[in-house]
Amino acid sequence: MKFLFSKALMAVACVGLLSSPAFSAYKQEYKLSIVPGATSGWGQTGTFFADLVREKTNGRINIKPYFGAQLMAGKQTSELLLVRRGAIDFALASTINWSPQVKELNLTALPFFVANNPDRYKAMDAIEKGQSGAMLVKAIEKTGVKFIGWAENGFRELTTSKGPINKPEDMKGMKLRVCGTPIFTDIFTALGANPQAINWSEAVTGFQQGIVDGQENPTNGINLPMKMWTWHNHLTDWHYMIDPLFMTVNSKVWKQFSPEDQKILIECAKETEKYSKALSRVGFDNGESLVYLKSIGKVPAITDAHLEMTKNGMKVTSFTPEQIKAFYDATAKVRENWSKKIGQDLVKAAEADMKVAQ
Ligand code: X2X
Repeated sequence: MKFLFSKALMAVACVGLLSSPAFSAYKQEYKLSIVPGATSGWGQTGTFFADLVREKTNGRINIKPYFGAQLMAGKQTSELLLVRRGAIDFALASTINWSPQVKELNLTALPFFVANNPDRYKAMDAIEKGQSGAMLVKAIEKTGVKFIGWAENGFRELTTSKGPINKPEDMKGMKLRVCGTPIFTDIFTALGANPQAINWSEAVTGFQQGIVDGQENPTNGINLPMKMWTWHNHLTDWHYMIDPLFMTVNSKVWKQFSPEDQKILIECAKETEKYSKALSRVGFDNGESLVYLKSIGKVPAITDAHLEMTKNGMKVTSFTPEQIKAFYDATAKVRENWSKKIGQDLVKAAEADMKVAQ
């Protein structure tokens, strides 16, 4: 009887082995963390990636986006920790939210650094493709997570209920919502404003209640979908820093994927980068983002954000080179101090990468 029973067990085990492919350890659902909501450019990028991966792997890899920083209970700067621990499988992360732990990621938050080039988008791409980008990837992977590709939240512009802002003095005493990342507090303090660290999950309540006079976020990615004109009637289009996004995977999860699926994931991340950058840049670049979005049949309802904002009563202020210079000079100490923290080698490598691309 005992013999018969163990034979039966063996048979079941064999059938199991034969029928299950080598990558049988796949989860039914992989959690993808995203800080803002589904309608933001960032949110749409996460959905694009998840859909593409499902399609290209014939459903073997099922990624579900969790929006609104819900996997971190709103605390956006905890994301890296949770990806490392495996509570989050995938994160479409922002440099801003990981830079408190990975100091190198403050690079693109240096004030008036990336946009201080003739073509700010080329400058950003040059960092990602260049030596400085490789250094950033290394710094991210040093934390024990797998990096699979870049994406983009966008250049961050200021929206305020007071204004217009034409010179640093116009920002004096202004209460501005920033995320809880130290370089932001330093930049806005240097400009004479009064920065308030508030998680994005609570920021909108802050706008509604008028706790702050303004905030900064990318126009296509956040300011437009959030209808920021509901609370703020001034947009200062100053491109003072850029927020690149990147797709990361928990390292144990990554190792469980078959080599073919790893390859597919990287290819999907490449496609996602193109889509994400086009969403972030459409209406602000030389027209190539719109051409690309048309080619994949994904043109957003609004492709001229400034026109839409103006229609909704917002006043858009763009700076002359002289005005930019005043802001550049006012933040010189911040660039100097933070370049040391980030690492002069990395800052120099980024400068060289950006220069070559212009
Ligand atoms: O908190 C923000 O401002 C946001 C949504 O842009 C980030 O997560 C960096």
